[in-house]
Amino acid sequence: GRRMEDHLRFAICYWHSFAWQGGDPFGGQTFLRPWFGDSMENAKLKADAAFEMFRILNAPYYCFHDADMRPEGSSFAETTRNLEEMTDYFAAKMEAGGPKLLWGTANLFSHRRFMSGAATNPDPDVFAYSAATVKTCMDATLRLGGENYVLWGGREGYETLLNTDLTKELDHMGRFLSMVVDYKHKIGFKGAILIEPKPQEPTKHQYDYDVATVFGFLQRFGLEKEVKVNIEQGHAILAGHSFEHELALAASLGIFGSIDMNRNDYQSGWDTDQFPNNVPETALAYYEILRAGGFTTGGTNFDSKLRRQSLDAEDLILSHAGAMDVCARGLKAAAAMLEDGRLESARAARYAGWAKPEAQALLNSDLDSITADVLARGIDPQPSSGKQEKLENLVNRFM
Ligand code: 3MF
Ligand code: MG
Ligand code: MG
Repeated sequence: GRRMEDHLRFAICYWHSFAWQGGDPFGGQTFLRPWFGDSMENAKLKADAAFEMFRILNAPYYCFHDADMRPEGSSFAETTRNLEEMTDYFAAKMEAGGPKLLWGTANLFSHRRFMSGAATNPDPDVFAYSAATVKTCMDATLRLGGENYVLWGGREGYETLLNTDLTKELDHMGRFLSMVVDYKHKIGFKGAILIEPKPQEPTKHQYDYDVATVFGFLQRFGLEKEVKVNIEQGHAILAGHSFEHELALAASLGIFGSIDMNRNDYQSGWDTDQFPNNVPETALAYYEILRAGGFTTGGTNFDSKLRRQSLDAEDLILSHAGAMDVCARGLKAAAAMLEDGRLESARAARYAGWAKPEAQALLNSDLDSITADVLARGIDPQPSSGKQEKLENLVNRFM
């Protein structure tokens, strides 16, 4: 009964679109925008441009880091005041008909104080500063009606194990996350807390490596019912997975939340983060999302950026329009695949043997009894000779 666009829930990310200056690890700023430069005046100019673009694209959602939308102050108190003033500024624009906030997040990786991590920093003052920063950012997200709150462990990892106390750092990260969850309940934030896994970059090894690693971490701290994941296409590829693998695993573990959509391939690295441009790939991703019941609080955030040579700001609008088109076509293909039913019935047919009561009894048995049963029945399983349909060829017909 949901309309097609209810399954997409597009969000525009503030950081790549309005704060990123075109830098990469080999060269700095290439973009010139009138709002670059840390001041309240520029922060407001940037917000005016952003909300104008949201309006042109009729975007239903946006996402931000605190550091993208407020200037850094000369003290924590001043930075917090800047954040609050910009939160009011955003709130007024949202009331005037702007998009809703899919999620907010704190940038705990750009400032030099975070060079050795935030929650996992060896310096307890950085742990404290990070915790206080997340508190203020959760307050801002709540005030703006944010539907989720994201934590990407930007520099929660290590460069060399030789100087790293891995046990201590993981313990600190677990305590940090527990405090975030407690604070969510304290302030009555109804949205989901989402961890965004990434295996490396900027650190050599990031603790939130992939969905499986994050799930193990959540279980260890008893948070697997409290925290879900925001899965990014490029991060899945970087971890040696496919995007749909990460989506299917998260759904299976009951922690699927939201997606960061971009397009990275075997040449990925250093957040190339192209806008999605491959319909069959997005179709396979949305197929997993639809099978999982679609988004509940999450959505499709374009964590995508222009090429640094793309100096014309109009490209931002065209890129987002193109990306929305690619995702919409992928979603339509995914919906058609599901509706057609042949893939799901092929899947069910493979497991048909498990529907029998004796097969179910196996799962409640033990190795001795099973061995006795195998001997008694004299079973000698052989691969079935049934014709296998080439499922990938079938999938192509829906694109
Ligand atoms: C890095 C990312 C991040 C996260 C962001 C919010 C800068 O590769 O994907 O973008 O998406 O921090 O989670
Ligand atoms: Mg991301
Ligand atoms: Mg990324």
